[in-house]
Amino acid sequence: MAERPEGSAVEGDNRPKLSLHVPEPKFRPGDTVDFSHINVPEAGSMARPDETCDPSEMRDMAFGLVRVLGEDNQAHGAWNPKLDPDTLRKMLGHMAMTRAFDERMFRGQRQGKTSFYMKCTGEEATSVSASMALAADDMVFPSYRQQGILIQRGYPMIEMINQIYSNKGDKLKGRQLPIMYSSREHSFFTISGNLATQTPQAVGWAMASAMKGDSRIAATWVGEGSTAEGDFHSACTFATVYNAPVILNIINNQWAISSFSGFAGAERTTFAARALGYGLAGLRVDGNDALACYAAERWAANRARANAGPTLIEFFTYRAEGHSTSDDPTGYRSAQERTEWPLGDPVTRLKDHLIAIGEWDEDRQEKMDLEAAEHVKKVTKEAEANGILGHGLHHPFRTMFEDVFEELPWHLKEQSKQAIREREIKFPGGLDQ
Ligand SMILES: Cc1ncc(C[n+]2csc(CCOP(=O)(O)OP(=O)(O)O)c2C)c(N)n1
Ligand SMILES: [Mg+2]
Repeated sequence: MAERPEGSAVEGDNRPKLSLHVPEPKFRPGDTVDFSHINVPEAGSMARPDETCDPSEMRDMAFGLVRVLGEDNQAHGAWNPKLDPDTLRKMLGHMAMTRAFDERMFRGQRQGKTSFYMKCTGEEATSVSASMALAADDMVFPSYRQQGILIQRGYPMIEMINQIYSNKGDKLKGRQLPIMYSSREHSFFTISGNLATQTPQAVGWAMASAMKGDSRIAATWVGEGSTAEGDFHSACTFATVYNAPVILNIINNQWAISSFSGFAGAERTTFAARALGYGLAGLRVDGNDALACYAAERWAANRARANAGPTLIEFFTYRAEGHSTSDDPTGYRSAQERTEWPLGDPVTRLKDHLIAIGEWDEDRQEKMDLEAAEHVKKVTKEAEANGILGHGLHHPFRTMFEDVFEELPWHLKEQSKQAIREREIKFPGGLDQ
């Protein structure tokens, strides 16, 4: 043992050995799941503070759960957004369409039409309802599980499928991983596979919007696992320092591929509580309650628009299916989690609410689901005419080097020549493919 400097206060021999805590999820495959430790407050029990209030008045909200839809399928409390039945049916329709889209694209991947897909099953409200609460030209910086935003904003579905198939109709020319959409016309920022990069970008965009004296706000979506990235914390700092007109949505679906939320800090506190350290307004919301999702996002949007500051929202939800088509969750979590999950299914809960208020019935729901599935099927067929994975109908190989630089730099010219030479050897005469 190295000698201690003289006068050292602690002698050392009796000191306990240090150890680390390595988080472990409560349930693994085959385990019986018991979610009784999850506190589910009564719908309508949470107060709704003024949209311009000081974040310090909201401390408790970071640990509670904003809920509107009760066990009785009625809307309760101050957060009830009081939407008219037509709007509620529209919301349900977008959620049903998102689910139908996911089903068919997942199947398409299994049939070899694309290399990759990611579903958002169980999380539809966190994108559809939140998006409905924003203005159509507010700028969104989503992650890869917010296809519901594009569906809600009326982005042509064929463009989504062309991108997923990387075919000749793909506006992104096969340069992005399937599902990493981009649409300037729909104020939908290009999705990046590098987790959390969208968060400082959203804050920066919001700051620019304010500097220009514009009225559009920004909103970003990030997974709970990704909040462990440094980018997220820089985003929070900039947002709070400059009072940026931005909404930071954290989708806590409790899993980051096979890593449970504990690795991002969930054993210690809530994700909404991150807001407190930054002096941000923070809300924790039942992410499977479409009305609560809408109400919280609208509250934050009104706050940002009134120059009253940014908001961090944690949507507490559950990733009902695998992370992506490349994942098999049966290897790391108990199958019972999905069935035991106490916040239910967002589509079913909204449907049951509409039925409870006498504005819907099971027959109409069945018809809606069927029509959604038929619509997706029809558009899929149209997109398939532009090509599917590996059938040669993608953008020509040579275009890979185009569009980035106005003038191609010398080293890329060399790389391009070499790539084309190799391609000619491998596929004689196939240069335009
Ligand atoms: C910077 C970075 N690190 C790691 C990955 C690999 N990766 C892709 S998705 C993912 C899990 C993200 O989980 P979460 O943020 O909770 O979002 P969710 O998939 O649950 O929606 C990981 C680790 C990545 N794409 N980028
Ligand atoms: Mg997650």
